Amino acid sequence: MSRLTAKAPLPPAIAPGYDPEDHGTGIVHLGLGAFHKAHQAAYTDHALAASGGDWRIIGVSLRSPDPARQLMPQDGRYTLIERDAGGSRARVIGSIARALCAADDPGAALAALTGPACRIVTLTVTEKAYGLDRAGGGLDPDHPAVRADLANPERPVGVLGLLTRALVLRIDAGLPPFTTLCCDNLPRNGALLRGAVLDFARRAYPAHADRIAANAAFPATMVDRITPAPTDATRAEASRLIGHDDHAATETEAFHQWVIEDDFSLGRPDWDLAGALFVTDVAPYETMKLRMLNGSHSMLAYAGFHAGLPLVRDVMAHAGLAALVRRHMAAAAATLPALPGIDLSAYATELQDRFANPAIAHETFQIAMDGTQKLPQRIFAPALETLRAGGDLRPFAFATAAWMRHATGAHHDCTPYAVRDPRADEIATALATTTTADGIARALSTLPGFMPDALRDAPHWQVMITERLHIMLTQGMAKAIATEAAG
Ligand code: CS2
Repeated sequence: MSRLTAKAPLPPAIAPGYDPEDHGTGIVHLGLGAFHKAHQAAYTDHALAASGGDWRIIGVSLRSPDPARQLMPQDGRYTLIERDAGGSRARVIGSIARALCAADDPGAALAALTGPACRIVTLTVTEKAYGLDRAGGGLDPDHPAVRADLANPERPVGVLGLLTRALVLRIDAGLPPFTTLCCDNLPRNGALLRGAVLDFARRAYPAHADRIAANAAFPATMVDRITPAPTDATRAEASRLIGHDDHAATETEAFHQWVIEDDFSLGRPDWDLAGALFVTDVAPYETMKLRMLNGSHSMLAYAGFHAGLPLVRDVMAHAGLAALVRRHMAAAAATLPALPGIDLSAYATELQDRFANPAIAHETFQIAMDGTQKLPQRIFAPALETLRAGGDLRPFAFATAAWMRHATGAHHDCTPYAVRDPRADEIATALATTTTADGIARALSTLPGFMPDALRDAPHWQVMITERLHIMLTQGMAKAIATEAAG
């Protein structure tokens, strides 16, 4: 079978609905993973077909050479497979013009960011890659990439270093700043990234910082599409559906959502024609999604993984844990303000259907990754509000205990697994001298900057976590789920 390229013949229903080579680039994307290919690149593909424009994407992966190696021999083309109970639909996406790896070629990444064509920079680099000081609002000077880039700002390797260096070089070249759109699952993501870039600029480029502050836009956004890591089965199915070999195929669910603050200084693609919603305030949407979708995702990932349920859809077929997912969503919804036009209980039902999608194999172990980066906005923020309102903290305590159970790094039968988290070493040190629920709960609750003080110091919160963790450790997760669901 021949490989997918720009010249490969494709049935019209599968081929891009425009001639990609007729369009120049306008976007640089940092974090060229499956989520970007299923989300922003797919929206841009639709927008190009609907209304054109020079908005193709230069995709940059920060460290892994694989995305560029897969995409470049295919002229940037790849198959996006959408799966639901009704079957699989494939289309070939043409919006990525070029792919490169910043670690292999830092000059090329900076050249893309400082080119006059670049009007928007989108990012999906995961929460841990930025080096944010979430509490203080600036950067974390101890983050490895931030530390390296502050020491050597002219040769940046990290996100803040690259963005700031590019904005500075653009000012010096008389070019306007691009709009930076952070598409990671962080609360107030635009403001967080703006604060960190300005902090970096004040430290490394004091003469430029005020001009960046005055002219660069950092709109907030909420992104949503459940996208498991692609496998050999994804690539095999793509080849079958399009009739060509495709090393860059990606699979995703049919559902997709994008809510964007409409603040673009140099224009934007017509993403609304692809279904994006432009609003003045993204925060209520972002909070809803982080607490209801991502919060219950994290809870079910830890509980499911330790109950022997490898996939999210297995969790939804487990009566006890599915009941806890519903309970968690209701508890998260109770912390949200009313959002005109959104029925939170219908949203919860839709989320449960998406989680149960029989055609998507989304691993609980994948979602379990990076808990220290995810729990603050997904679990602790709604827990703190629930504490203040005198509400029921049990759902959040169960989720927190399940993460702590996971942080021990060993199954009930003592088989080890990797705790994939940027703070894994700190976690291992904190747990080195304790094996009891009480000791583990104390050690992990006091990781610096992790759990809000007011929550950690609430005595009944600690008791609730410790009781649940004790059952998980001594009787197993299945028993803990059954006890919780009965309770
Ligand atoms: C998940 C998200 O891995 C995770 O932490 O909760 O990636 C989730 O699938 C997406 O946010 C859905 O839009």
